[in-house]
Amino acid sequence: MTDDLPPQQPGRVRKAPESFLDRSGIQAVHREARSGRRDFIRSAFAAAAAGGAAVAAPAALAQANPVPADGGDPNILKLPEHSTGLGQPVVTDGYGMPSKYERNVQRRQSPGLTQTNQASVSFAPLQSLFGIVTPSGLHFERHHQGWWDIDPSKHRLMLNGSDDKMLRRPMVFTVDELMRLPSVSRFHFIECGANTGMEWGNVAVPTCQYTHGMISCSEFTGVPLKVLLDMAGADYKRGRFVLAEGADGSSMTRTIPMEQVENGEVFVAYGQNGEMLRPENGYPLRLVVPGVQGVSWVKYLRRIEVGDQPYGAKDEVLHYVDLMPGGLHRQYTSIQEVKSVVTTPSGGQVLLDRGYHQISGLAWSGRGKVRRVDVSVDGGRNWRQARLQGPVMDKCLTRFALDWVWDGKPALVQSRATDDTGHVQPTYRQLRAVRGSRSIYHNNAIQTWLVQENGEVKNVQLS
Ligand SMILES: Nc1nc2c(c(=O)[nH]1)N[C@H]1C(S)=C(S)[C@@H](COP(=O)(O)O)O[C@H]1N2
Ligand SMILES: [Mo]
Repeated sequence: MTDDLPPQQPGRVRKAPESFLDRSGIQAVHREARSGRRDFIRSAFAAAAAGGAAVAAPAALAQANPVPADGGDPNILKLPEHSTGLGQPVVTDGYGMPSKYERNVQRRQSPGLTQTNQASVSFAPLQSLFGIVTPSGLHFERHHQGWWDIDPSKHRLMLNGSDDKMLRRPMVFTVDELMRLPSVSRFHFIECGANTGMEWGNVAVPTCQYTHGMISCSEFTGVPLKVLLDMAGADYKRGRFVLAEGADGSSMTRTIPMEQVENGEVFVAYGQNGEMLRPENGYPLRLVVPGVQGVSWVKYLRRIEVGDQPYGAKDEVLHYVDLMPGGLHRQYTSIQEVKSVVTTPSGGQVLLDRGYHQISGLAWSGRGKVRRVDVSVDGGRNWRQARLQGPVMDKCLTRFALDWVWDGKPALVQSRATDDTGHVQPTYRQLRAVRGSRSIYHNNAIQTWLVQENGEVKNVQLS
């Protein structure tokens, strides 16, 4: 297709209905759900679809208000009010909002995934986003004990050592003081280690919002932790680890190896996409640990301790461990390995036309840059190399695309990313051979979307 003329009429795609599952719909699903957890989530979605809980907003579904075949389009011939009247004044909103026609693009909670809404997760609507940056209001959320809007004038960051000699000058910073220090701004993805975790055993959720939406990507701004530790006189010989601690009730504490601090990568962020962090994402301070699972990106950051060994905190020994096939648990597997997902076409969408469709998706690696992405439309028998849309940045989302002409026959759409260390994203068969199928964390398997003859796209797994 790449060598041919550009398409005259690209095929239409109907959006995934889950984009339109409203709060009451989710609650209805929640009420209906009963049995075991994985099944429970699957049946919850089925119930949502069957029971009419999937509220289809007519405005959004009628996205392709078609041009009449016989000519005389009233949208051209009749001048609309906005072409003849006076528009709204400046500063109608001191802080602007998306168009009302886009209000169904929302982060969503998975029906029945968690017992309480404070220790829960919301997923970013990947199927509705372009490029690589996640709008801050759509950033996924993971809170262990609810979120807070903390008064920055009262927030402090303390640096201390595990003993008197680890840090020569224990220090306390205000947010203002931190913001006057030399800063960096960098684009990075943050992915929860549990992203795609519901899919370990089998297909569980219908759309890419729920299979892969615990990832987001922002431009973060802040001060390298190395700058602060240098000021405080850290002993880098003995102090080979730091402990990061959050100020919320979850007592979130995580060990970070000093190498990641010394190379300048880890920073204390106050900025996100050009403005201050959002409260849901850790305002006023959060740790940015590029390439590492989200749990180490401690929000509401209030303390950094320098020590000589890993801390074995609760979120390192009880949670965030990988259950291996032999029954052993693997600890401290922090890096988010190379991974990708096709966001169009993806589960829940409907291809309304044969012919040209752009396959588009996101790829990333916690080890560096994405080197290439291959796309298959026949379940992995044949692969074509996708275009990488620049910029391609370190430990950052990369957008890929491929031209495709859909012949109306069933297609199994997959993407397979390779990073610049040579790691290749595994198939489920390859991943399960090493990891088994009862794990929660670090599922980076190749995702398969089945495009059926009727155009409906479904989440499937190939054995
Ligand atoms: N203080 C604090 N930090 C936290 C958490 C938390 O609950 N409290 N959740 C962690 C987890 S598990 C993840 S995946 C990320 C989620 O970040 P986000 O809510 O900005 O998407 O924050 C991490 N940092
Ligand atoms: Mo997480």
